[in-house]
Amino acid sequence: MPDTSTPIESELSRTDLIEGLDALEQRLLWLSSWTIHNANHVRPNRDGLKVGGHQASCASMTTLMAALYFHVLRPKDRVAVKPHASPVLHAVEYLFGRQSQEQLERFRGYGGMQSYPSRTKDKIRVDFSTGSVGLGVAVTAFASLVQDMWLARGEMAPEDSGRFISLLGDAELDEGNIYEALIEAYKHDIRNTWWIVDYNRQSLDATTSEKMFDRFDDIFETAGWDVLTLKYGARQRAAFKKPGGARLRKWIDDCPNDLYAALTYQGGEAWRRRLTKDLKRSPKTLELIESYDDDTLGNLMTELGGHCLVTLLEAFEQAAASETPKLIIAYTTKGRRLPFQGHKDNHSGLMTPTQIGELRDRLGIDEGEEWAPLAGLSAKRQERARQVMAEAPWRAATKETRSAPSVSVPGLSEMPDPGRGKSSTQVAFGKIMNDLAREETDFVSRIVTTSPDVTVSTNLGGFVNRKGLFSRSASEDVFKKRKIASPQIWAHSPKGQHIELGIAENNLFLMLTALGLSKDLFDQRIFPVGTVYDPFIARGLDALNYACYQDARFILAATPSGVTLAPEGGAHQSLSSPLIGMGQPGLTYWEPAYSDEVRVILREAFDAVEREEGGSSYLRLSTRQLEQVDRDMSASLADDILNGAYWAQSPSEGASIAIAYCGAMAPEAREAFEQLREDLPGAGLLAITSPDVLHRDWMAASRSPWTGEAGRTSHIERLLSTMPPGSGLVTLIDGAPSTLSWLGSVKGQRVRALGTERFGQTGDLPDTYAEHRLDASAILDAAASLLA
Ligand SMILES: Cc1ncc(C[n+]2csc(CCOP(=O)(O)OP(=O)(O)O)c2C)c(N)n1
Ligand SMILES: [Mg+2]
Repeated sequence: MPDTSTPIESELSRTDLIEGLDALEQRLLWLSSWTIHNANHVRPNRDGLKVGGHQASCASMTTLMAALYFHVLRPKDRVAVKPHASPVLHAVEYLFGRQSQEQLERFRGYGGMQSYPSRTKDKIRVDFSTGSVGLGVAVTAFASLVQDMWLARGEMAPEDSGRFISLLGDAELDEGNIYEALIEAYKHDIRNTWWIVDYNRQSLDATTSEKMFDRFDDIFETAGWDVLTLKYGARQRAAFKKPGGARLRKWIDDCPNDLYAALTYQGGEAWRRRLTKDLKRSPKTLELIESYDDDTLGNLMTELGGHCLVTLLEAFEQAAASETPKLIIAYTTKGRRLPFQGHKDNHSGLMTPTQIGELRDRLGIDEGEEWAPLAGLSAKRQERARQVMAEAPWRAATKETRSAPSVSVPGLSEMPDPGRGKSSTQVAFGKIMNDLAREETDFVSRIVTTSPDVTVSTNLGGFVNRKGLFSRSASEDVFKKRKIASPQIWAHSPKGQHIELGIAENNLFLMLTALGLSKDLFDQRIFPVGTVYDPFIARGLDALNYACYQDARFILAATPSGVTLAPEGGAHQSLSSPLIGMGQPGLTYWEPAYSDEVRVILREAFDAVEREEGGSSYLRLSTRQLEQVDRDMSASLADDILNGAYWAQSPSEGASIAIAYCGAMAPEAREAFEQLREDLPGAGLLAITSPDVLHRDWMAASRSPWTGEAGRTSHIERLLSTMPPGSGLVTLIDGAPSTLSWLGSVKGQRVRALGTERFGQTGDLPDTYAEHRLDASAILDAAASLLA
């Protein structure tokens, strides 16, 4: 069991601890405000564009983050910080001495600290990138599941495990992916996850509706979470105990969000007027209100739970006492103590130079001392702040460089051979995975597969039969136990290597993100393999982008694809996925035609997961059975496959035409080619295994004169240079024709690009290919038009 039970220790008295945290909180408020101000108002602006930053979003989280980072968090904990609080996170690291002033000064500038926490670009430790709201929340649940895998395998000592914490904005809770993750988290019995909501009741556009906030408790509790609501700060709770206090509390409870926010903005006097009017029949409450001056009243009304260190520390202690996942709703004020606090338009609000000057004076900071870490604190508060930092476990949370030795990925000769019988790329993929599962190597033990309810139909079933599904508690396949015939064994165990997901593609990509970050998070490489139907990549596209943005490493096998799935339905035909594959940085798109190509590419994809400069791979596969080419896999053919293309039939010198095909269109290309060759014996047939690799290589070569790689020639230039400019190329793919139409620009050949531009009509292959002009006769027509 992970070590969550240790109480949060402190050598300091509670009062001193709180005094120190309060001082540090004040520093976070200032430094985050000043970092943003500096970028917008002090640093020279060369292009006239708004730099931006979110002072109000930072101010609502500083108390929360002070309590967490300066007291509660341990280095093994992993945190996703809401995007707009990035300046607070950097300020924390600055105070710990791990972030430089120079980086703060370059906030949102080239090479400076990023707008939103970024694993790959920021110089400080960032556990999870954030930016696209909702994703950073959900990924923490999946990461806790990955930690549970390592714990269950006995590869991680409980004392090395941590908690997975997301600090999120309240409006993030509108993102549907959070609930998809919640469902999945419940099914997988996840634990040690805290989602802490900065409930400032404001989104980007305006004040958020209070309607849902009674319901979140139900939703999360239904899913097995403990919900801690921190509505009132300690001072408010004390006031409620005074005569007339209960009525004040009721007034607050009944007050709609927008009115509360407006009064917060208007301040003490406005509070007094409104309360006096509404509570005129409650003399004791009026008396209580009268006992405060305007400033004290204004402060009291905004000292909500999320701004009260006493309340927060108690809540975190409670949260740490069990491993049950926690939703902590911390009521806050957006922009608290800033001139636009509570204003519905404050999301991107920036203090003016006058206003920041006033804040500086109010915090006792001398002009010119803006970057001094502990400026504005009395000597005693400085001392307390130092004491608190000295005992904060997080002070040891350095940006770790991982030490695990690299895992050796099998060479091509050791990769299982899917054979030469008639087969589809999907079947070849399944066979290789199945054969890998027979092996007991370190490499194979690190393969973890996952799929959103399409494990069986994407041919992962063989792997899962052998390696089992992961669950912290073992369970047998009831059908097997009862001797009911089934090719699938659906047995769970703590050693299982497959994580079965419900049908939610966002979850697939977030699971792949978490698995793909295992080496960074847990110092243990995983080779994640996810399968999905190709059209549904689009469903999880932002999560896929999110995975790539933070350099998570994985393999995605998407199948079936294109119109070639024919009778399986027009709705599922995928056209634009090749363009997604080409357009997504960090992901290499492959589309093999034959089993031996799948073998070469899958090996490369595993290798790319491990390689320092590697990345993730997307294999666009098909269910179409093709006769295999009778050939041995020479080293040069394997190289060409990995370089993106090879001549299946080389054109003769000066040839006037070639057909360039990709993936499952191989038979049509070959049929047309055989006919073409009768009249034009020099024609060529180009097999393309990765339009993406070809294109990237060509782009790199094109810019090489200016990037210090002068003389670089791309693979596709070499291949096409045997054909003269002006000769013809018919390109063919079961997908968007623009995937390959650019080939004409490489050497000045003329292109007729065949592909699919519509979708939706079911049919068998002959009808479907005829409909989309992908058949041999369409290819010959295109060739004829080029030759004419
Ligand atoms: C997926 C996505 N959609 C839209 C945005 C633009 N956006 C950034 S912050 C924000 C509102 C966030 O409000 P909340 O989560 O309550 O944060 P806070 O009030 O703390 O700033 C929006 C719509 C985004 N970053 N990501
Ligand atoms: Mg908000």
